[in-house]
Amino acid sequence: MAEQKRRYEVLERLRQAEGLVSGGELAEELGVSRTAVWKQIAALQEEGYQIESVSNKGYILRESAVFTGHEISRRLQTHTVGQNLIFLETVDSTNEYAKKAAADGEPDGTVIVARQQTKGRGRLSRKFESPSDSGVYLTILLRPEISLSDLNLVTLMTAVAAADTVEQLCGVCPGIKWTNDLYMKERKICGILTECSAEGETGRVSYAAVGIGMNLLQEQDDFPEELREIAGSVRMGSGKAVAPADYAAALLRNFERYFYDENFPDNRAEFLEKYREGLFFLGERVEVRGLRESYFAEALDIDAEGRLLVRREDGSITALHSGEISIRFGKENR
Ligand code: BT5
Repeated sequence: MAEQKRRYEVLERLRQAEGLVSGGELAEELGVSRTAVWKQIAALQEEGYQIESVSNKGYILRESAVFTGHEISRRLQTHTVGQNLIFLETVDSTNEYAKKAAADGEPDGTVIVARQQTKGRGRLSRKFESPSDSGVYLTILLRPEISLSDLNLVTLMTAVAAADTVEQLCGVCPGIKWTNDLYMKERKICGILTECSAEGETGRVSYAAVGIGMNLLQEQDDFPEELREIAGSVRMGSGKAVAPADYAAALLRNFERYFYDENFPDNRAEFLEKYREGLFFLGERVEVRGLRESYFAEALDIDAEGRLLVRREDGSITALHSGEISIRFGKENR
């Protein structure tokens, strides 16, 4: 920990200098040897920071869009979410890690971020492709005072926070596909997976793990064959290369605003309105594919519980819960 702290002190000193700083100067300021400084510089280079060493003169930081826990933390403007931040170079799934972290007693608002996931998961154990340095894969651990029935609203609220963040950083707002996907130019750029542990009798949630996977920097050819026609990224959708650290920090801020600053879920009117505005298929014919039956229906609206209201072909109206359906749109599987 002390080593890490010193490493980032070296980094911040170089950042402030906006030019060359000699090894001797750094050593003196931090009260360590030149060799110790050199070691920290090497460690920072290893993390991806472009630090040049100019012989007999010192070190200079070439600003680069590095993705580390430190870069998220220094951008973070939150009170709770992400104040306990665990950054992993590689992990099977940040949601899996979060569940273990919950069992180990990590606090409310803990965030687990990974540079890459080897077994990133979607719903129903589907795979979520999570290559390194292309996107943001993170899980927010919550210990909320809410019941199981409100958990669906957490997913919807998260979709709004994730979409707001894209809009703030690149000026284009993604569309939303109920319940948990964001789209740009008819390609999926983001998926959300909310998992929880709850008491069977009371329905009280003991913790929730809200996982968000956002594609930022991929080009079409970067996706594996099977996703090439259906997946996209913020870069493909807006032409902007958003740095993962910028996205992660802004997302956590937006999430906090909805979840902590505004009395969730009593503030549902605000985010449900935005959610509704983002939905790109209201009024359209969709295919509802449930566990027991599949049918066509017209998508009408979202109700106050976040359920999708559809009009079936016999005219009856059904309120769909999340998780029990998937939807296909016309010939395109958006
Ligand atoms: C989701 O499931 O989209 C939820 C994804 C949640 C991922 C986050 S990342 C951090 C946290 N840790 C995890 O392990 N998971 C969460 P679903 O709606 O079931 O969609 C899965 C489908 O999306 C797959 O079957 C593919 O068709 C498609 N897909 C897979 N990887 C994708 C990607 N990177 N971008 C766009 N689409 C993808």
